[in-house]
Amino acid sequence: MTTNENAKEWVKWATELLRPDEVVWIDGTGLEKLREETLKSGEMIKLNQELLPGCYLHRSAQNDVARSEDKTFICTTKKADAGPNNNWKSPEDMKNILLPLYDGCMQGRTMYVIPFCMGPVGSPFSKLGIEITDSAYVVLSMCIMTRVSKEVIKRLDNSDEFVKGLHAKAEIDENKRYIAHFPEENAIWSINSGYGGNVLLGKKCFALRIASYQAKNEGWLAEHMLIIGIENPKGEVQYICAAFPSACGKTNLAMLIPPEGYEKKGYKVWCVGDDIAWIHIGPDGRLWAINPENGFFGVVPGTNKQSNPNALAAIQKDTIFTNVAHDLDNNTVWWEKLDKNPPENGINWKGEPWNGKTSKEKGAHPNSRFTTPSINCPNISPEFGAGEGVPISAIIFGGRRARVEPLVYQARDFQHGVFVAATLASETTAAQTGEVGVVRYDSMAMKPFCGYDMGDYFAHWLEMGEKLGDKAPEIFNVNWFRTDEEGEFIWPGFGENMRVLKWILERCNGEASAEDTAIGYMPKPEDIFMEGLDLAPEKLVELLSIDKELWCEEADGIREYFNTLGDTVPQKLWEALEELEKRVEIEN
Ligand code: OXD
Ligand code: MN
Repeated sequence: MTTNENAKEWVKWATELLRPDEVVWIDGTGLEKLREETLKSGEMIKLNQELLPGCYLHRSAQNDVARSEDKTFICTTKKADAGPNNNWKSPEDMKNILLPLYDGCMQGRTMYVIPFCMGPVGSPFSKLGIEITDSAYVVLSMCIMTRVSKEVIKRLDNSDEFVKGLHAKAEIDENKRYIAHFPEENAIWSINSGYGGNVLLGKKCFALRIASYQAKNEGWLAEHMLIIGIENPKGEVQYICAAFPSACGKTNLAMLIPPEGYEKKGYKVWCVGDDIAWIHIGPDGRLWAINPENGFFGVVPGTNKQSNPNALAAIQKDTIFTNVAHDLDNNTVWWEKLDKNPPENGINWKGEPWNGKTSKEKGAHPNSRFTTPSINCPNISPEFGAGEGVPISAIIFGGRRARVEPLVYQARDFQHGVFVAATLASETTAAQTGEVGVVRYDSMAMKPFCGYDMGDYFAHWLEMGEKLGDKAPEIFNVNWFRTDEEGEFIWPGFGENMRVLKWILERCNGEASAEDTAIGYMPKPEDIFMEGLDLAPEKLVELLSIDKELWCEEADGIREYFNTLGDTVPQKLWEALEELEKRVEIEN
């Protein structure tokens, strides 16, 4: 319980609205009792504690397995403030819909009150929140994903500002599901879902949608970015932020292990964060980033010894698995592409008997997840908890593009980098519903997460660039997903991405050469260190080529996309588009 009068007042208001049987404050202690309760209620299954100590399995409702973008709203007084990139309702209209749904919905249930901190406790960049929920799974997940402790409650006692997150599972009724954000009053209301991204309110809802709005007003950036440190053989570490749309391998890159040759030379990659970065201008005028989260909420299928050995190691203890397959013989978990040995005596993510050797159905849902503490990760950075954050040398943007984008290029300057970021796009994969290979623009990988108008967000980035001046980080674009005539990926990806990161850092340090092309500065094939990699030289030439026809089409696509964003797209970005159009016409 806190002594903060505003917090007490708000919890009282919520208690009267929701009418739970009991109210329990969470301070990060006594969680064992809560876990026991989830076993009794069937909310979680305790896994084999010898093989997977501290690990549990949870299954969400079958209609509730991913973020519900069509049910996610930004509720600002003026519609224009939410922008065409968001679903909008006025705060009043939304509350008129939601209040009757919340009314008495916790009768017969326990209401948990979780004070939490996003960012290292005591960091000047951290922010506090309180989540109210009727889900013990949410409580246990929030205690992994955010900082929850007595110390946090003490900070709350003396704090004027906190984000109010109200979550109720209600009936998990898809038709009455809402994830509503009220940026003008630092509030999030979520109802009728029990799935991660919709209900772990510290993550996308607070740390991106609400925080991006705060960041615009306060002069910083809340971004959908991983943060890594790359240590060279001299022991110097340089940090990079990277933004990729969902399902482009952010967690894999964050936990990258350099190829053998690099490791032998003494290169190391340190993970500061895999999903979200809060970035401020530091006392030295550069950008400094913290990871506001305290855990990883990663996609499980595809995680294996080759793709991400660090993630695999991290999830061997103290992890909650959601919607993976249950191996009944060993009381362990399994998912697609873990290994070639699926359980015969299993239960699939839907809770049905499942034989992995004979069934054509998937055992794990494609969006099944692990929730695991950051400190479990073998390459977690010693700077993970640093209150001042880490200084950023480069920002990378990347998507899945089969043909158009080369392996890597560098923006000419920060302003051009904002254009590169604003025009980030990715092609749909089989993991999404709908047609495969459709290009979706996802500016800064923030389209689903920006809590205000996209054009205003671009303008905020440009303003940040002006403030940074010559201290601005270099901006790059990468594409690990280029395919050949047969549709096969050309670049091996995973650990080999280190070769591209090395060129990027060399560019930042003025140590590598590049060619000025129509789209930006590109390495020549000999600029990428290829020793120890079995890739034919002509393949690298192909990866570093740009096709004039495709880039003309790309420019048309960007024009169409900018038009959908309305008249707030800054003039400077339209000019950058015209420049691109001219250069691809003339130079290629
Ligand atoms: C995520 C996402 O869950 O981006 O991180 O969808
Ligand atoms: Mn994400």
